[in-house]
Amino acid sequence: MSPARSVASTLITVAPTGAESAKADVPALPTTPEELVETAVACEQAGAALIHIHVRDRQHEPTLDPVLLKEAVDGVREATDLVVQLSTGGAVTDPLDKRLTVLEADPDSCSLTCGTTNFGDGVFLNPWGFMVELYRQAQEREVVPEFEIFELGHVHALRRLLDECGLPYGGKVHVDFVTGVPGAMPGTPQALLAGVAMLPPEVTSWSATGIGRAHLPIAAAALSAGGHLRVGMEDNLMYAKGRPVAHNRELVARAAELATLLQRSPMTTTEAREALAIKDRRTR
Ligand code: KMH
Ligand code: ZN
Repeated sequence: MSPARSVASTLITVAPTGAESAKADVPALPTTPEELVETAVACEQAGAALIHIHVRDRQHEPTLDPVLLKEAVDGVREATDLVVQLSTGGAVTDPLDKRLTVLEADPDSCSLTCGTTNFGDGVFLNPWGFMVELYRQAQEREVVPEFEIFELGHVHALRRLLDECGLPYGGKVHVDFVTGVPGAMPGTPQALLAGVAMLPPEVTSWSATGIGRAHLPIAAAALSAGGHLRVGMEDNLMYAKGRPVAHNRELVARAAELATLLQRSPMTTTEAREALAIKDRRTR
């Protein structure tokens, strides 16, 4: 897929919570079911079409509890038209077998990280057998994976996955570059473009996010190169130097403004569902 390929609109993904920040340190982080749904509604209005969800328990800690996952999926699905994506990465401390149970909550989409990576002081484990098992589950359950790339080698692992397991449900291949994680691929346009240049031809769309300070430069680089955007407090807690993010909506609104300025206006949820070939599970 050529980086210069012309793309008319922009898929904006919001990743509002993540598993790394503590509610006590970041009170604006949406961690309760009510906060998650309120965030989803506000971000949809601001221009997001997809939400990448990490669930927290009643103590605001990351959890893969199947009841709470299902509650989150159902809550967002009832209140919005967003494509509902569940994280299968969880927290670095989550065991692989637990992460393989995430699809039981029946999301529209799931993250699928294409290999193990350094993750700050930890290691984010994604061995080959886990990737294959998760991918096969997604195919069987008709859930559309988003292939997460933290390292350039992950692009090559995606090639291997497509060769061994075929295309995802719906036939679209959507990739997300997560750049700037300490110890992994840097959040620079050069690294991003190196990854884009290596993408297999089966890839139909890609987005990118930069952690922390890389957030804006990577957004600008992605838009310029025909990519889509992921923003949100999972990746970035500062709106500007000295000014914390007050609500995820702000990051989505700024991404929508940037995309519109570059004549790549935000995709509607209907357009996003079509672009990603999402199975219709809507309840409203
Ligand atoms: N929280 C990270 C360890 C994903 O959502 O799939 C993994 C992560 C990736 O956020
Ligand atoms: Zn995540």
